[in-house]
Amino acid sequence: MMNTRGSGERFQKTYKVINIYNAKKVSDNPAPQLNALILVDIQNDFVPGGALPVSEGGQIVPIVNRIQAQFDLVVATQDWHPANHGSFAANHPRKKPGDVIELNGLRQMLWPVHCVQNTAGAAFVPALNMKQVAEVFQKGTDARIDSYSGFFDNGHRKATGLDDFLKARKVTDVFIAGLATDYCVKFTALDAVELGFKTHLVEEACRGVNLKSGDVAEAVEEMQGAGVRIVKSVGRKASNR
Ligand code: VGL
Ligand code: ZN
Repeated sequence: MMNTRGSGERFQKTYKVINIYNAKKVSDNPAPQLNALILVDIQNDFVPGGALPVSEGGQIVPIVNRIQAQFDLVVATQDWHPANHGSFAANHPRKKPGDVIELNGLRQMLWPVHCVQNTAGAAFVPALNMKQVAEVFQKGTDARIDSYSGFFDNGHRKATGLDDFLKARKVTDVFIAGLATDYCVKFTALDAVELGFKTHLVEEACRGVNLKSGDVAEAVEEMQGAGVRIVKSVGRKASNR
């Protein structure tokens, strides 16, 4: 009896000490900043010569190759459509790219056939350094719904797994680069903010479609208004807290 109570008291004392120690530790050490670079859709079809070319799209490749080493983690998204995808004008009678339709309840811009699974157009640009890319997240795989964001489809119905991947690795800050500023880059950035990441747009490492002149500038303003920090370029350190 004595022995049991004795050890119980000792345990309680130790427990208190640990509690005080932990409280101090928590206040002294906030979660460390962990930076991830998200490379959005740097694929052959989105650079000049491809099916849905973004002007100057290829110019971002040397930039993203140079900055990758400064990040704790690098991931990539890949537009990856089945041939019968509902976002292709060719899959709708009498429709042409640029037309807008309703696709399963969502407003859908129609595009030329692009990034069809397992075609050269869907492959990453050959000059893009993929050695540091930890994981590729494919999107737009469901023919009935498009997916601009690297996190969710356009109806926010299904997740790609990118959010869980980043959170499991304790990522605090995401930096977004790639194509196209006014579509996939924008929606990836807006979702990142909503998901709680401190979100940065690496402006020099993005290019847009600019279907209508001013679309890219408008997209950058929209991102900024939502809380995305616009970083002109990334120097020696990604950290700018
Ligand atoms: C994209 C249009 C259609 C993009 C993808 O990567 O920005 N744009 N599919
Ligand atoms: Zn697409």
